[in-house]
Amino acid sequence: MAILEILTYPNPILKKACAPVTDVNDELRKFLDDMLETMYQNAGIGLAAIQVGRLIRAIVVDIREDERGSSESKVHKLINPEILEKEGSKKCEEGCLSVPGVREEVIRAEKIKVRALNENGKKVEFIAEGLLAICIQHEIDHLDGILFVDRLSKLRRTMIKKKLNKLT
Ligand code: GNR
Ligand code: NI
Repeated sequence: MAILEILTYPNPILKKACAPVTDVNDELRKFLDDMLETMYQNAGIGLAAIQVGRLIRAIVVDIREDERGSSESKVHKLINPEILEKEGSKKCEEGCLSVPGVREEVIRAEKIKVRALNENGKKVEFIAEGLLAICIQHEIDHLDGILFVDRLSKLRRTMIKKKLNKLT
């Protein structure tokens, strides 16, 4: 296991689109475990491969707590994830390990139907709601080179990018 380095804004790699995974093998499974360890180490609830510099369509998610406060831990390792259906919309305060220090409200679908491959290369489909749905949408955005700050109003986005650029 290894802790990986997380790329942060304004690293241009974070804007790139990621390529589909073509082979689910031991090397990928080990990488997904390293991603999970890196996510836990940084107290995150999700992580996309691109955030540690690998431009492939793979994400890990563990929201650990649902809205009712139950602390059941469910790890999702999703390869080539796709959103098949979206329903409703919901505003939720988001943060991102690649944009440290910023928390902003983003509007996303409330309920989604997801298709992906699991770590054994088997096709899975499931419905996600609540924080899990928000997090999966956030992670899939990363795979398309999109950060949550890109989903804010133009005014808000400009303000935040100014603030971040001052720090760098
Ligand atoms: O740790 C994270 N928390 C979070 C909170 C609300 C919405 C999305 C997220 S994902 C984020 C980790 C991260 O940057 N994943 O890409
Ligand atoms: Ni993020």
